[in-house]
Amino acid sequence: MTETRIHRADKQQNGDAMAETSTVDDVFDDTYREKEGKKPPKILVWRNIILMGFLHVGALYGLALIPSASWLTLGWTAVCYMISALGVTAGAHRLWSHRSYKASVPLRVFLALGNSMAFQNDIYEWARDHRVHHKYSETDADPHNAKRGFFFSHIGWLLVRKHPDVIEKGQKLELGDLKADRVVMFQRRHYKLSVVLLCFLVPMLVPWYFWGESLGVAYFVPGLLRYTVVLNASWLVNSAAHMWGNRPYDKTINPRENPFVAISAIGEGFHNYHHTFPFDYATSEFGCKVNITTAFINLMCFLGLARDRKRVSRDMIAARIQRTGRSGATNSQSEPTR
Ligand code: ST9
Ligand code: ZN
Ligand code: ZN
Repeated sequence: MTETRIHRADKQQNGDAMAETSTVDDVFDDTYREKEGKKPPKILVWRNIILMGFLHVGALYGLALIPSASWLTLGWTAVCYMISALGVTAGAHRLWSHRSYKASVPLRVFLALGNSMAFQNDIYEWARDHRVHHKYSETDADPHNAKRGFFFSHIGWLLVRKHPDVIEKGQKLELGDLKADRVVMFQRRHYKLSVVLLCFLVPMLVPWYFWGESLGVAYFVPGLLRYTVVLNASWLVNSAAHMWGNRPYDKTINPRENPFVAISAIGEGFHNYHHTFPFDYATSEFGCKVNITTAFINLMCFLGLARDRKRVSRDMIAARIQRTGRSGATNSQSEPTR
């Protein structure tokens, strides 16, 4: 009962803060109850299992090829990593899933291109699944429900059919803002072509054409290896950051502050904060945090390409810590209630 009240109060606070700009269907819904009885069977999707297997073997081969790659190719790999990561973090996540700031058309186009380079489903599907993840976090209606274990929340959820509740609840989400965004819908219409071009051909052809890198190294290092590392860095937010780390803001939920994930996912590992305040564009508190995505959004605002960053006030954070948090609470120190 106490927990219910806490979440209702928070929903109200989050709602108030969002009302000024837009409303997003990403706030935890404590009224949802998992259906009783036997769970539906796991249906393996062999096409995905085989493709993900080949991808990871290819990435290992790319790792072995690193000593043969030129410095320029390694630098280009880092550039591709950053562009694809920003397409997910600043794009699909903070802009399109949570609407935590506003972006001009040129910036939205850049982020959509980066998002296709990351090849993690199109923006519309990514944001829909992510909203349902926040709203029904760690229940049957969460696509990567971390209660089903590390493997499932990391990659397993992409290898089986979804739980029917994910689809049922997802269909009820308010997604009008995504449908009204022409950049999002354009990317969705041309998704396959954009992935072939941006995730595979551009990363491979640039080093080959401009500095004579071999096609093999160019395909396996900035192509497959970079893609696989970005995927795993993103999946770690769903797996590791739902399992290991502190919960200073809300000890009743599983998402945690995980500094390792924060670095590899360019600022997305402060997951206890993020699930507590999903509308905050910085996804972490004030102060010195390693948060490249926040620095990028700040730079875009400085250049006039973004605006209206939503932020949680220090008072609201302090009140929330007082109510639901406990500084330093870790996995072994307290049991989550959901
Ligand atoms: C990938 C995604 O990797 C990664 C996401 C990471 C998220 C991280 C989040 C963490 C926070 C942010 C941090 C970012 C950090 C980034 C760091 C960067 C360094 N609601 O899907 P189907 C409908 S993708 C409503 O086939 P199945 C759907 O519309 C990797 N409806 O379900 C469809 O209807 P219709 C590459 C929904 O058959 C029908 O249901 N891609 C919803 O169960 C069937 O849909 C892959 O590996 C919903 N939520 O199959 C492929 N969901 O027919 C991945 C579905 O009318 N996907 N529907 O159109 C698949 O192959 C399949 O989806 C499946 C499930 C096999 C997983
Ligand atoms: Zn999460
Ligand atoms: Zn989120």
